[in-house]
Amino acid sequence: AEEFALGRDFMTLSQHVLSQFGTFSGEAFDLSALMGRIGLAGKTIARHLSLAGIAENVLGVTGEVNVQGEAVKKMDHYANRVFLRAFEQSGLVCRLASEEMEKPYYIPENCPVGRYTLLYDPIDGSSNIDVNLAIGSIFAIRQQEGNDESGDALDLLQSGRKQVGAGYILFGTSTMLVYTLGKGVHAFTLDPSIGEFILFQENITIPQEGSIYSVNEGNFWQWEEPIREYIRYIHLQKGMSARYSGALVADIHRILFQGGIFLYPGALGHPDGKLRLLYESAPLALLIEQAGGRATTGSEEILDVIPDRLHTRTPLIIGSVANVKVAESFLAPSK
Ligand code: AHM
Ligand code: MG
Repeated sequence: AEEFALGRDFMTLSQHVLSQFGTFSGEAFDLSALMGRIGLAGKTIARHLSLAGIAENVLGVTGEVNVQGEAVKKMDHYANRVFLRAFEQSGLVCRLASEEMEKPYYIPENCPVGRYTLLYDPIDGSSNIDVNLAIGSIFAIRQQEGNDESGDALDLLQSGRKQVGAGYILFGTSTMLVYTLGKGVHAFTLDPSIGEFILFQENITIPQEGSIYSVNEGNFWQWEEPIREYIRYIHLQKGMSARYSGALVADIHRILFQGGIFLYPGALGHPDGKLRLLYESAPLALLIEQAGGRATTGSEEILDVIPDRLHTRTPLIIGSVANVKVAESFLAPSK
C-alpha cells in the first residue's frame, strides 16, 4: 500500500463544510456551496495578485475615494467585483455588503430563495498591496430576516451573534482560507496547481496566552491614557514582541496560531478607531472566540455590539484570553 501513499490530505473545503453537519440537510448543502463560492473568489483574487507588476490593473489607485473616505486601490475595486460576480450566479445570496459599497448590493433574482447575506472586506490591508506584502479578505455570513422590501437592510443592524459563519482568506506566502460555522475553526491551504483549498488544520485553538502584541504604536500620542498605560505595562514585561504588518488578517492569523493580542483602539477625534464592525471586527471576533479566544471593545464584547449603521466602527481588542483580560483591566478596571 505504501507505494500508493500520496503524502497529502484530500479533504477539500466544500467536503469539510458538509462534514460539519450531522445530516446532509438543505442548510448543509447551501453553506457548502456558499463557502465554495467564497473559495472561488479567493482563488480568483490570488491569481490576479500573483501577476502584480506584470499584468495591468493590479497595482495603484483608481483615483476614486470610497464611502470610508479612503483612496480606492485598483485591487480593492477588482476584489469587490470578484465577490459580486461569484455570487451573482450562485442562487444563494440575496445581498452583499462590503467596505467598498455605501449600500448593500442586491441580486433580485436570488432573493426569493437565497436568504443569506454576505458581508465582506474585499481587501484588508490595502496599503500592503503595492509593496507585495500579505493582505486578506474578511467575510461574514448572515441570514436575511424579514423581507427587506425597502432595501435598507435594517436586519443587518444586529449583534455579531447573528452571524451564521465567518472567516478570512490570507494572501500570504501561500493562500489560506480560515473559517468557522460556529463549530470550531478550520484552516485550508490553496494548492494552485489543482485549484483546491485542502485541509491544513481543523479545530484550531488559540493559545491561552502569548507573547505577541500587535498595535500601531505610531498612534501612541493620539490614544487615551488607559491604552498608553497598558502599552507601557507591556514594554515592562519580559519577552513580549511587537508584530504589526498593516493587515489585520495577517496579524490575527499569527495570533490565532501563536497567541497574543491585537489592538486597534480609539484615538483623539476617532473614539471608535478605524475598523468596521460588520465586516472586519465581528467576523474576526466570532472566529477567535470559536478558537477559544476573546474579542472586546474594551468595555463590551465585540459580539454584543449592535451597530447603528452598515459601516459602524468599533475599537477592537482581540486575541488570547489571558492577554485580553490584562488589557481590559487597564481599560475597564471596574469589570
Ligand atoms: P483596510 O481594510 O482599508 O485596508 O483597513 C484595515 C487595515 C487593517 O488591516 C490594519 O490593521 C489597519 O487598517 C492598519 O491601519 P493603520 O495604518 O492605521 O495602522
Ligand atoms: Mg479593511
